[in-house]
Order: sequence, then C-alpha cells, then structure tokens
Amino acid sequence: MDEYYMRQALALAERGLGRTRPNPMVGAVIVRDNTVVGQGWHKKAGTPHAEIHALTQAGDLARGATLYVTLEPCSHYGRTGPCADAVIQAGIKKVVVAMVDPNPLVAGKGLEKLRAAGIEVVEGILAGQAAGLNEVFIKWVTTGMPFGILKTAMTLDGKIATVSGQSQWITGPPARQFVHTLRDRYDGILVGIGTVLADDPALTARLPQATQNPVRIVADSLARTPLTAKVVNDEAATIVAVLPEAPPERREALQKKGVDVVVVPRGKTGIDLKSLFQILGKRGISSILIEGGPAVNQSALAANVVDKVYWFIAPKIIGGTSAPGPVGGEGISCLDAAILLKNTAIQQVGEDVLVSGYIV
Ligand code: AOF
Ligand code: ZN
Repeated sequence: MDEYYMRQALALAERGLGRTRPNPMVGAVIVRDNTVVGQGWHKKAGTPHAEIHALTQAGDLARGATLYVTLEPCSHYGRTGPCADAVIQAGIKKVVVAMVDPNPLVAGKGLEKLRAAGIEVVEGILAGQAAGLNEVFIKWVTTGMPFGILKTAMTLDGKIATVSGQSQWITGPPARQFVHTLRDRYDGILVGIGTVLADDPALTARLPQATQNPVRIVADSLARTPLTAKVVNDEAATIVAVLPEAPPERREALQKKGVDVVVVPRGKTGIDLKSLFQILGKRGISSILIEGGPAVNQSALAANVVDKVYWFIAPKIIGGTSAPGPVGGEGISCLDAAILLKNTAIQQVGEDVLVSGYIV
C-alpha cells in the first residue's frame, strides 16, 4: 500500500516538471481509512510546499491520517514556514517519505521533528524514483553546481555537419521538438560564440503549448556577440560570459542592450566552464542544457560539468574526413582515458535514435 500511494505522490510531483526551479518537485497524498482525503504538489518556487496543499485540502480529515510525501517535510524557515510543524499541528499520525531532503538546511531534521512529536515515520519508499525525479535539485543543492545536460545530434557516421558546414537539419522534426521540451524544462542553455556567429540561434523554447525560455548563456571570451544577434534583441534573458581581457567597450555595448555580462577566469581552452557553472549555480541556475558545437562540448566534458547526455543519432551517412563530430579537441590516445556513460537508455524519436545516459 505504501508503494501504491507513493506512486500517486510521485505522479503529482511530476506535474511540477520544469516549473519549480531551483526548488524540488514534490508531491503529497493524505490517506485516511484507505481513502485519499488530500493531495497536492509543489507548483513554483516561493509558493506553498506540496504538503501544505494536501493538508489544506484534507482539513480536519488530516487528523489521524497518513501522509505520503516524495521528499522529507522541511524543518526550516525559508520562503515559507516549516512543513514538519504544519504536519504535526494537523494531527497526522504517520508519515511515509520516499527520500530524505538533500538540502543541508533540512537533511533529516524534518523527520527528527516528526518522530519527536510521536509521529510514526517510514522512509525509503520508491527512493530511487524520487531521486531520479529530482536529479537536478539534488546536484545543485548538495554541490552548488548546476546539473549539466549535454545535447547533441549526429549522423550515423558521427558527423554534426557536412564538410561545408551545413547542419540544418541532421535530425527530423520530432527530435527537434523533443529538444524544445528540454529547453522548456531546464534553467539555462549554453552555447559558444561560434554557434552564435554561425547560426544566430534564438535558443528559446517553442512548442504548441505555453513554454518558458531558459536563460541563454554564451561562452564568448572576447565579447564578440553581435549587437544584432537574436539572443541580444529578443525578450528572453541572456548572459554573455567573457574573459577578463574582453574589450570593455564591447562589454558595455552588450550591457546597454540589457545583456548580463559575467567575467569568468581563463581555463585551458578559453572560458573556464567549471568557474562559469559555479557562478551560475550561485545565482540560482540549477540546470544548464549544453547545446554547443564541438569546442564547447569538449570543454564541458573536460571541465567535468556534464552530468547527463542526450545524444541523437540520425539514420543518415554523410562522410567526409574533415566533417566535424560532436566532440572536438585533441582527443585521447589511450582508450582507457575514454569518458564512460552509465544507466544508458535508447529511445526512438521519429526517424532518429536517442541515446541518453549519465557520465560516470
Ligand atoms: C519546495 N516545495 O513541496 C517542498 C520543499 O525556498 P523555500 O522556503 O520554499 O524552501 C525550499 C526548500 O524546502 C527546498 O530546498 C527543500 O529543501 C524543502 N522542501 N521545497 O519548494 C516542496 N517540500
Ligand atoms: Zn516544506
């Protein structure tokens, strides 16, 4: 029964997908005499937590009932008051949680509070699913670093463009639509200046339903982003990351156009992406979709800021020894140094194949 109701709570939590950032997705179900008397999910950061919605719906029926919640009720005063206190006050008798809150401000203190008040606590029900659902939140809240998602699309023979540089389009419409769902879900989207100069992309989320745009982040060592670029002129927010030596007049010109210019230390190949991610994480950006070309992809992998990959393979062969692949740089000479993936999955998206996985 615990798993049955926890599955419901997880499904509720998932309704917040892409809308709760940088807070977690959380779902809650209140059950009394085998009947659901309250349910709720977290809708947006700064608004009431899932437990509060469920308790409000249950009202007096919460007394003596069991609360199923996908994350430990919080114990801290943040943008809202502690849910553990509200749970105790409502007279809940038993609390079943999927996982402990990884937020160092909570980290078990909520469960302690509940136990101290005489509430029976069960933890670890569908913990793996709950952790998977909140992989972004867990990474960000425990390390301060945004969760990095590298997305790329290549032909069956491993090319992202022809020898002349043509790349529109490698994948079909369903795969491109899938990418827009990723842009809608994650907080930021990173590209290199090469991509801005070559394609002038908007990098916004465009779907038939209402969407939200990620913050566009351009790794642009010398502030070469043209003032006429789409990312400078449309309404979505843009951050241009530059090196300390970027010409001040170009930086100022971008700032005058409303672009947020961030100065980042130099790494091995231009902007140090680890430092950039640290800076962006501090600003509350909890996830970054990397849609770069070979140079940015290589730097991101080398800087160890990639957690997950979405790798599309199109059923096309275009050839060309000098046609680029998804990851540039000098490469490795020893196979032992290869970057490995775990928990890989394969999915058909239209004509294309999507391989996803996590960097080991
Ligand atoms: C949520 N929604 O349903 C639960 C959360 O910024 P605050 O004050 O809203 O607090 C956010 C923290 O509260 C969050 O990091 C997590 O530790 C805890 N639980 N947060 O946004 C919820 N249950
Ligand atoms: Zn709470």
